[in-house]
Amino acid sequence: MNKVVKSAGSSAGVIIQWAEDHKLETCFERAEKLKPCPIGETGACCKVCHMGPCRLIGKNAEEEARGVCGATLSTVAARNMVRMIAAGTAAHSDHARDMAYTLLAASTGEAKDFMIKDVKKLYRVADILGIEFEGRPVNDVGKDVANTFLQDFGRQLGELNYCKRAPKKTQERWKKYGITPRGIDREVVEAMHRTAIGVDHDPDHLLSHGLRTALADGWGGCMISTDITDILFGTPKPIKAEASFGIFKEDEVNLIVHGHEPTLAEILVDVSSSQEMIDYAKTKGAKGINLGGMCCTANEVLMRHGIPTAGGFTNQELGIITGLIDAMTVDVQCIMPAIVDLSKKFHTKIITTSPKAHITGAVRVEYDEHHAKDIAKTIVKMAIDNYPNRKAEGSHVTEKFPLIGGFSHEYIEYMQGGRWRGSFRPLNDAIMAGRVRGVVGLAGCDNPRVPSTGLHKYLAVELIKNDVLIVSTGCGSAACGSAGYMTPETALELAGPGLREVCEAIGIPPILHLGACVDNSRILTIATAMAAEGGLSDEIAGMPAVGIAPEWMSEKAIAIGCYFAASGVPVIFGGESPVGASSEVTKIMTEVWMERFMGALHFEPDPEKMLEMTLNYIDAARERLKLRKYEPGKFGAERVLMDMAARREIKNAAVPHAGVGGINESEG
Ligand code: NFS
Repeated sequence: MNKVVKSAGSSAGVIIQWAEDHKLETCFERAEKLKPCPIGETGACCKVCHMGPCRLIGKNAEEEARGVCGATLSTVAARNMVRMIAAGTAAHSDHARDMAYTLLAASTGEAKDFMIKDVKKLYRVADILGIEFEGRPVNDVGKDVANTFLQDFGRQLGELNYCKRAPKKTQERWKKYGITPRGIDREVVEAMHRTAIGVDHDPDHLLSHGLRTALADGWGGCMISTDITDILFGTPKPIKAEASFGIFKEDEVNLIVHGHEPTLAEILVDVSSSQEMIDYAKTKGAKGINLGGMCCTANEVLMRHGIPTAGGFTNQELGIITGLIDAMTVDVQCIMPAIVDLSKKFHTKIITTSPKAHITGAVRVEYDEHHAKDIAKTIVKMAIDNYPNRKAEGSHVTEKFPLIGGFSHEYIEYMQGGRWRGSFRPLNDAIMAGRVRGVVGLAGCDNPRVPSTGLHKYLAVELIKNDVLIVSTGCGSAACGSAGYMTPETALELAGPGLREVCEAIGIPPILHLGACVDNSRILTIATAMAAEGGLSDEIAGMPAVGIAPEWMSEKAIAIGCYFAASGVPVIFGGESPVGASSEVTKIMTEVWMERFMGALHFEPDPEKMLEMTLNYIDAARERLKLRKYEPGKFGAERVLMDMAARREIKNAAVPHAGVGGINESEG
């Protein structure tokens, strides 16, 4: 009997046990067998040239150890860190580039299966970019927006278009320390250059460029990706969905979209619900077609269509082990190659779709935006044809939880006052009065090296208990959703008195699902709006806000952590520090960054300490801002939050005007 708790998800635990009983290997078992190399884990291994790999270890390694070229431990650790940032930035941003090309192809009519769905968002973005939109054909504006974004990738000088979206003071800090990003590709290439053998050796100088690269991710790749996805597929608004393994249906074809890109998945939503396909599924004995998701592709279609999610990163193998998945499409990022071999033990077809990502042994149906619908039909048919091959075995679990997703920053603004008076005033007021102690972005992966999803769950519960509003993304959202924490009822059961009141007044969960990992950019936008609203800090720095990625594993998470730090948010990651071998680098990323940007990146494996650090940061920010001292259940005076009746009153009083797409009037 297995005694080690490998996942904090109850149904995940059941499936892991079933897998062990049936001698099926998963990441949980591999993580147990394969201990991390203690030298590489802390950043002390250099392999940027072939005189090494050099391991900078020993009692006085910081002072004495040198690579063959003479590189110090701090240089090596900083270089390793910068390379992680570059890889993470490349991943998000290459995804964003594809989104920009899809917008372009949709606007020129070349990608006939795509169109601009959210014209209002397109106009808002055009406005920020300084593109004329009034009176022009929508597709012309779309083309200009796409081309303007594409310039952000190859720009050599100047700065990214979206830098100007940040609060003035935040921009000034970037300028002062020379970290304003120029072009996305340029920063990534320069990061790779500077970290090559024999180039940049000053840890602080290296890490500053790391921050510039990370900013190119946050205010570039991620933000571009979020905005184009909204333009093409609609800006999310609250929507019901379900999470965990119980979303798979015994009597329907289960087709799962896994990965990160929303484009093909969007078309699959349409095609899988078409009568033609449903009828075809019935000819194979299925009652219908059940589309579900995993990781961030799941988040994308959950946010816009309420497609259910089977969870985050560590659930992908477990999903297959249920024996219920007839086909799983995988595009890019966070796909474990292990799922292909595992799928062969069942009937599941793993279908790779991205021109960038093949897996040996998988079925291949290459995605091309010019023929999206035909490709989607091929995939749905494959899943249907595979349904009769489903065998009885597998660890079937039925547990699933309802959740509310779809909290775009636009909706969060809208919910605080309606269409005509949407603002961040009520949230700022609630923070000022101490009803809401602060805000935490709970993000990042789930990880088999800890009881997977357990750290997310622990922190989520403790933070809302402490009146901290949570905005979550990526697998952080999947973890909270699969635990049943993303419903308004959670606030009543678990939140502290102040947060509970706020959630009840607006009718929201205490944990707001903001979307995929690229949608961490929504947090930047929210923080910027809060700064503009007044009453708290006039820049992102100094807000009672903290970012946490308790179970991170991906380089993308590192890029995100760094762009939050550079934008002025203290960030706490779980696990061992990947720069832990160097106290100098650790100091730069905490104390020096704090001094310059009022942001930091800490690594702290103990969840209780993470919680304590978070609350300390929030309380210190409150004190600096001279806000009322937080005391549970005791609040200062504040404006009354808009409830439904108040909003309806405003709506009735206002003269209705014809809106253009975007957020509709339903309260979700
Ligand atoms: Ni973010 Fe989303 Fe999940 Fe981690 Fe991977 S799916 S992009 S990297 S594992 S949160």
